[in-house]
Amino acid sequence: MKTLKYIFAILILSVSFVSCSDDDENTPVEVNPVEGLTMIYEIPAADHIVQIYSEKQNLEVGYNEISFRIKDLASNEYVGNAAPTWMPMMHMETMSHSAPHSTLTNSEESTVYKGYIVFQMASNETEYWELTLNYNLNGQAVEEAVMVSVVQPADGMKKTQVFMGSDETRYILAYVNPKSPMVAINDLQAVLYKMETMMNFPIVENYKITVDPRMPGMGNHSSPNNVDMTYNSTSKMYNGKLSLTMTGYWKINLKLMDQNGEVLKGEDVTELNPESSLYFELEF
Ligand SMILES: [Cu+2]
Repeated sequence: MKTLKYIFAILILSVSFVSCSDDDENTPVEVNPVEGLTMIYEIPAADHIVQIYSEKQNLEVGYNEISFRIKDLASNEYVGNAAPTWMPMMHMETMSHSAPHSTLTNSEESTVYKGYIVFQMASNETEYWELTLNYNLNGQAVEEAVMVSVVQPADGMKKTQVFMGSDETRYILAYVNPKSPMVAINDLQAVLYKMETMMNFPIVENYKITVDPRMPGMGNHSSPNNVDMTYNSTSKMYNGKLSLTMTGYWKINLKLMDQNGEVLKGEDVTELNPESSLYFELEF
């Protein structure tokens, strides 16, 4: 019996080896590295072009995944060794400030630099966002900046909270997932930052965010099997579970607690208190 299992294992191994080399040699897959993304900005420069992509049609208040590519016009190739950094800045009437943002990585696709920015507010006629990119091109350090428009989310749902905690610290909490909520137990994900200065937004680690989804239109009923969000050091985000038992409008009531269990923002939902002051909204 043991020998049989052993032979079977070898068989499976060799089959997978065969199919592997088959893939490599005979079916080179042409993948569009920006498939499904919208090019929202193009910055023309003398000898290259920068293309900025988003999953959405616009940059929105909240969490935005952003990708960009640099096309060298001399070689007509997208550049994979640009080592870029970026800095979002909002120029308001009386002051300027940045926004929480990740570093950029091209680990998935060598010519696509990817990261995310959490815009705290929308731009308007007199106050605008500017995105500055710094990178290397043919041995030169290059800086390009583009004015970007940031709008309120198209669905009108509140998914970003900027607030003062009971510890007198200003926080930014933004919804990340699920992007397409389902009648199911969804993987819930959010990012949490501290606003240290106008320019500095460190990630807040090891806090806890309780999750209590309710349907205000239906007697404020809840749902079973939600899991509070806790910090994941790999993704640097807060992960939990969001149980949605039907389609419609949901208010996800939240409570932010520090390492000592001290409540920094939000309240329990009770008979007398139908909602928390800290929440996300979604409708599907
Ligand atoms: Cu602003």
